[in-house]
Amino acid sequence: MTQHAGFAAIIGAPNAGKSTLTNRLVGAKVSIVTQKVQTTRFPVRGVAIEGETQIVLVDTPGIFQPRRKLDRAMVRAAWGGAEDADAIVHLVDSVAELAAASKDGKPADRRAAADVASIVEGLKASGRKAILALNKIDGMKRETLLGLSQKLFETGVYSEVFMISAADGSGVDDLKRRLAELMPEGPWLYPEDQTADLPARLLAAEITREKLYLRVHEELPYSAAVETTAFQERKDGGVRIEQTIYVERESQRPIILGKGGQTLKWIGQKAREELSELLDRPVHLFLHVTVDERWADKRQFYGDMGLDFDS
Ligand SMILES: Nc1nc2c(ncn2[C@@H]2O[C@H](COP(=O)(O)OP(=O)(O)OP(=O)(O)O)[C@@H](O)[C@H]2O)c(=O)[nH]1
Ligand SMILES: [Mg+2]
Repeated sequence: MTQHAGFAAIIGAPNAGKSTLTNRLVGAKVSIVTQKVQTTRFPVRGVAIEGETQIVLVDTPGIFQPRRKLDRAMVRAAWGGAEDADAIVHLVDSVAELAAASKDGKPADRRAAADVASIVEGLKASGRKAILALNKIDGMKRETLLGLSQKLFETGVYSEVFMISAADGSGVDDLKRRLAELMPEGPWLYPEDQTADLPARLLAAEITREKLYLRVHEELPYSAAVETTAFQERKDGGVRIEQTIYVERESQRPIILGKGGQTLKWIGQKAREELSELLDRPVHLFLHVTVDERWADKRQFYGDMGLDFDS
């Protein structure tokens, strides 16, 4: 049989479940997931296989109203990922979308709905049709979604609609088969055993950032970054990784350290466990916390993530 291969970009508002869906389609963890909005900061690729077809998924940062420089770079990278793709999936958080339309919608829901509306406008302007995927339907009856599905479909920017749960996997196999049909003929783009293409240093920094967010998401609004400063193979087969956690204010340091350093210890332990598993060898992880109120304005930081500093 002839091989097919191409790119499918997953776009959507922050927190829609894009990274969860990417991991689900790939069948392995390639992108970090937290309950916080704006977790993904740069396009992350994951490779899924369906029969003779390789689908390179591009998980993108959430598309939202940017305020800071980093925000602008993230949103630009998200649209960039979509432009180059053979298929675009617009993933929508159905729970937030339905709540926003009801009288007890929270500000976060209304913000999410406004982001969805602006993505529809963006798709209109691009002239490209996307696949609409209504996510988070677990615990929901499909009938509840018919109105929403119709309202969005009538905008004219979608070719078709899927109702899925990235969390429990329902509907995801159908979506995957459809994406495979849309991939052009051509040789595979990655070796068949490769699922991710993040450099190990960056992957290691992402894993630590995930644990950090999971632990201190209430106290730490968007203002932390993690950089891998050393990554050394050891003679005994293990790897020694040193990382710096950047925060913007002195008051954030004790939050990350926790009482007697317990919080930082937890973050380090969880990150080390996951990294050992992913890298398939013992990991020795050393974390440092640095206060730098301008970390988000450093050119090098953007380059490391493949983001455009001059956005
Ligand atoms: N109930 C439910 N929760 C989901 C589903 N998919 C994702 N979530 C949750 O939604 C939250 C956000 O998921 P992510 O995958 O990080 O979302 P994202 O779109 O990548 O977010 P950003 O990277 O911040 O733009 C997490 O708490 C997920 O566990 C789903 O199908 N059902
Ligand atoms: Mg994400």
